[in-house]
Amino acid sequence: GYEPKWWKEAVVYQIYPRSFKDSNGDGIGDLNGITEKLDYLQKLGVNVIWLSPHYDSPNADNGYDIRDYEKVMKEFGTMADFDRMLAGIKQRHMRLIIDLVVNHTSDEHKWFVESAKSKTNPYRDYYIWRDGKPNPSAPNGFDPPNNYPSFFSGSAWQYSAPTKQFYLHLFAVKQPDLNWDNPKVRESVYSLMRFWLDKGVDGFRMDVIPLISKQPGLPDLVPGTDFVKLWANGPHRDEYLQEMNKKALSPYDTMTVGEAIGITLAEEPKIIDDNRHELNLVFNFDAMRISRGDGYSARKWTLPQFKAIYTNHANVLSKTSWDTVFLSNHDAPRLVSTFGDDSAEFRVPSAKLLETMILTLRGTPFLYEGDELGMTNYPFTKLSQFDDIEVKNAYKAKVLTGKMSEEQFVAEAHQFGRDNSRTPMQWDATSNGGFTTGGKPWLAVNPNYAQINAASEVEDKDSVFAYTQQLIALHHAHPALVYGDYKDLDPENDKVFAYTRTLGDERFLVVLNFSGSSIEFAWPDEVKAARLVLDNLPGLHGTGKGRLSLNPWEARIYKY
Ligand code: ISL
Ligand code: CA
Repeated sequence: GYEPKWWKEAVVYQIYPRSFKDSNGDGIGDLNGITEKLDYLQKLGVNVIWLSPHYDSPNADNGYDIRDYEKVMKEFGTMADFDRMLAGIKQRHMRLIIDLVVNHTSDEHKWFVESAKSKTNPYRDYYIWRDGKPNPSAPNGFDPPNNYPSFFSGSAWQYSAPTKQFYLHLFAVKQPDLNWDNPKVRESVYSLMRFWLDKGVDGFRMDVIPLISKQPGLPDLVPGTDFVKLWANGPHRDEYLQEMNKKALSPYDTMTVGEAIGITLAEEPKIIDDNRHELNLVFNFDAMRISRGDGYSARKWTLPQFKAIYTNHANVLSKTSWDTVFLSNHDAPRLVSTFGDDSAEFRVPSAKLLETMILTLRGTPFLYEGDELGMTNYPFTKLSQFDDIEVKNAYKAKVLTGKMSEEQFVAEAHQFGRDNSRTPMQWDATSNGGFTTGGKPWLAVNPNYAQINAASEVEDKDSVFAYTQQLIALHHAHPALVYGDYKDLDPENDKVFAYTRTLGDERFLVVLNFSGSSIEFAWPDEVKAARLVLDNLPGLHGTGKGRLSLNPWEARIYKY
């Protein structure tokens, strides 16, 4: 069996603080806002909170560009507010993991400010500096040192006048990459980790952590290489993670989850196998990204392909590694708009179906704020409605260069842009969805807040919230839903996802109709005596002889 661990049994809820709850009317969510809503989270039943970055930052990328790791972002409050929030979390027997963004810092971090000053500055080697290639017709007389692209469009190199060299930034210009090959950088990171662990945080979600070890010599990318894979597999990645585990994490009882961009499923055990002493968990994006092609383009996918991902996970991850289950976060569009059907007719049942899946598959489930209400994508119609640096830079690179029409770009960003999930939480039917008492939230609230909001859902026993609450309680109550084996009963079925979770003589059967039409599903023989535990469309079901009649987007959980 599996070694029991609290982080295997947890139900995690991600908070994007900027969008969660504004307590002082400046239009920006804050830590006191989170503290106000801890009772709400406790009522929902989640028991671990992942907090997106709360540190001092100039917000080029909403806090993923950190200026001071040991200070709270002033818009979010003070260290005293943080301590109060953490105490409130502990009081309610919940835990907190915070975002560790250490592949890069802000260019306003004191390390970088020093580093940029001169080639002999003691902090010079905290970052990655290289000479450019002389080119008299280039803007500064130099081309970038190599052909690396940035995730946020353009070159990954920025020229810096004082020393006439370039620095590497795999993300925005204001996010210079740290040089992890410098032992002083690593010690500085371990020290800031201890700072927060000593305060009592329970672990970290680690931003783009596989990118910390760079390719020796930084040679040009060969055209056609999958650069994310290459960057994620630097030669010292595991050595540095093992060192971090030993020096920073091992004295504490932590949960660590790495954002494993560029890591294939087959390679995951290198990072998460218990015997490797690196991280506990990683996010694998195969399922979440199945509907997406390059940039913001869509990709066709089928249910059998989607189901195969989970079967592969069950096969590859051994007894000594543990999975995560999620389909949404602050970088992805809304859950129900992407994997369900957010039309008036099917929004509620399909949102409930997706929550059913996330809370009954094998692995630690991660919910993103607002999923429990069935919040949807924002009806974007023009560029000026977006705030995200990724969208703005992609617009410059694609539309301003004539590669794509503005209309098509906005349509694609509407479907996949990160701001879809960053619109403020919809707390009630008052103006701005009750997110702020001030006039203007930093990003517009989805106009559907009058219909979709927490206040009405908490009161309504048929709401997505109430259903999610029941599912979370079920997940906590039954070890089979945590540790049970997983089996897909009908991998080829292109409308129904049906699987069992089995531990000893406890067995659950989950049947999900991933379609907008009614269908019949043949009972597996042994299930005849099963008891219906939860149904997202109660009272509507027909159970014929050896067949289940499923309504559109119906989800059922049986126990036998
Ligand atoms: O979101 C993406 C595409 O829409 C990804 O490319 C994303 O940038 C990538 O998964 C890394 O994400 C993380 O690091 C970024 C930050 O902007 C994201 O919010 C964060 O989750 C840089 O710190
Ligand atoms: Ca505020």
